[in-house]
Amino acid sequence: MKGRPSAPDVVRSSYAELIVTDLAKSRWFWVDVLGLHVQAETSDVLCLRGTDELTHHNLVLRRGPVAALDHIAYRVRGAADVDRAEEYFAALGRPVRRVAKGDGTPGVGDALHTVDPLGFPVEFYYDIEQAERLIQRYDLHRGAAIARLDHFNIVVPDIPAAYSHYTALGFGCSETIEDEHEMYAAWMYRKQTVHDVAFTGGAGPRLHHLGMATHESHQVLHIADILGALHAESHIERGPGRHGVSNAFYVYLRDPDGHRVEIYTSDYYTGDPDHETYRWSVHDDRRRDYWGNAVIESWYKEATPVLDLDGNVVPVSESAIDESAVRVGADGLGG
Ligand code: 4SX
Ligand code: FE2
Ligand code: CA
Repeated sequence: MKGRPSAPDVVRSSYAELIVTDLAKSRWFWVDVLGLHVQAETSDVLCLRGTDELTHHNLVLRRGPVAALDHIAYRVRGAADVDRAEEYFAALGRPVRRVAKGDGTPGVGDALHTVDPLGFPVEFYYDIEQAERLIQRYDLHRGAAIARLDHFNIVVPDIPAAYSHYTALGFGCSETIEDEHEMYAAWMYRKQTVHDVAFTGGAGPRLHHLGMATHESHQVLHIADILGALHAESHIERGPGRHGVSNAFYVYLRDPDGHRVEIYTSDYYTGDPDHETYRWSVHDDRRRDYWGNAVIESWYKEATPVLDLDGNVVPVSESAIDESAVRVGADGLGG
């Protein structure tokens, strides 16, 4: 008897490709202000990376008619894992498309594209062009001094379904937000950090944000100061602050199309084999901001639509649970 195909060995969340409506405005935000390094550029596409990224890009911006997520991408351990990804998602009854080097995203070799069971466009690849080491090019570090992509945060109506899908793909769970009845959010990892992907409950599938790592908490304050000085403060949505979940220092920004990016630093190591899930009560007002600062409503409600393999916007399903309606302490009336 032939069993279920084994899951591909995922190394990490590695890049996202966003559709943007005005590439010049996007370039201002991501390159001039945030300071990402331009690795490749055409009139339609910008391939960008942080200073510690040794592969071609960790963010691709492509010009298109509607602001959307084209795909998130996971790097896998070896070339055979791209085949495994194809077999795995085909066996789940999901659409699969093999994309050859040169036909897909610049710099990326043989890749598998699918729409996963949660409705997200996801790429699995091993082969990618290597890039010049910028880790110690301090003369080039600017803006938010982004080092690398850290994580994807996705909006899903059914958190347990997302948890099951990623558990089957071999991800561990570092933290959750729960009460006696529901799971409101979960953080899951392959690399040895708090997460590669996290789930926010809401109408989905939609992309909530990209988490970009910087090395020092002062960089989080510095990018907020830069945006203030440029009178671009409307691009700051939430924070700076300290997360309860993950312990990271953070600020959330919105790009010119409304795509959300988090500048994120100083979470912790999760690589031990017996690493246990840390469970937050949804009634603990420190969970999303350790100092109890209120989470702005737009952060819970607004997100980026996602595209299918043919470039059409995927319709969303509403969620039965709404964490923003749970009100304690600074989030609302109680506590
Ligand atoms: O808002 S939370 O403290 O739950 C949080 C949100 C923790 C880590 C993250 O990366 C995040 O986006
Ligand atoms: Fe995040
Ligand atoms: Ca604001």
